[in-house]
Amino acid sequence: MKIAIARELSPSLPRCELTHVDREPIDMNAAQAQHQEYLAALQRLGCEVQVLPAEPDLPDSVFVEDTAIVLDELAVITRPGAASRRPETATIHATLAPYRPIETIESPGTLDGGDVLVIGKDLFVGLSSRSNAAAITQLDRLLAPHGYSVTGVELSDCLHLKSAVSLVAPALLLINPAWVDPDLFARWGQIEVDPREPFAANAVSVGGALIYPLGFEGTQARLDRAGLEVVTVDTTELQKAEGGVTCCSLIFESALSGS
Ligand code: CIR
Repeated sequence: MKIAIARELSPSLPRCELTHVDREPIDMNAAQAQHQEYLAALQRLGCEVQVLPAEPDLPDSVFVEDTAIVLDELAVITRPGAASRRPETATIHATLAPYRPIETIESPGTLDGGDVLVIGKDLFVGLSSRSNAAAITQLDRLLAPHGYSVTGVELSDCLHLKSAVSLVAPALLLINPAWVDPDLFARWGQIEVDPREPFAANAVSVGGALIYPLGFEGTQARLDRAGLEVVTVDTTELQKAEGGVTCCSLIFESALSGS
């Protein structure tokens, strides 16, 4: 079965980290409703959704993707690049332990899960303001025995690698070529975002469909033309916290049910 780990929004979300966007007031009621809509979409697409309780003192804790990389063989607990986010990992470690052997990224490594794009046995890691070369070295050491290759990727103008490129089908990427070099991914098919929609490259592929943010009509038309099934969710309030759709869940297969 497919498990999706998520976490309730923190009431302190308005104090979230921001890097590339200006702070705007977040309507917490609307943000809650949007998050519920996202969780419902995960459920409709076949996930057993396990929602952790809110962490009142950890503003960005809804963005669980940044705290772990879950592969078939093991899970790696990250060491988030923003110091304010490091305490988020303790509960994720405990939550994932029944499902996978656990490894951890250690200082001086810093890594946000949003920087890790997994395509089969190839991992690409954004060298962002959050993730560094020391973490890539550690990931390589942990994952090479399981047959993975780990490659660092330069980025421009965005928070995480998966703001610039995400997997929309087993060998097909959605990419903003202004933020990451598409030649690095020449082995896979690519759909480019509509150039008027630079923030449109982040999609969650689950259950044969895509969870995709409402409002990127130009790019969505390209996804439709490629024959992809798209389920849109309104994430405008979460976008004010610089969150995309991948960042609110950790999705993986397991024979164990969480319930
Ligand atoms: C942060 O800056 O860490 C949060 N405000 C947003 C994190 C979004 N994470 C993601 O896209 N993987």
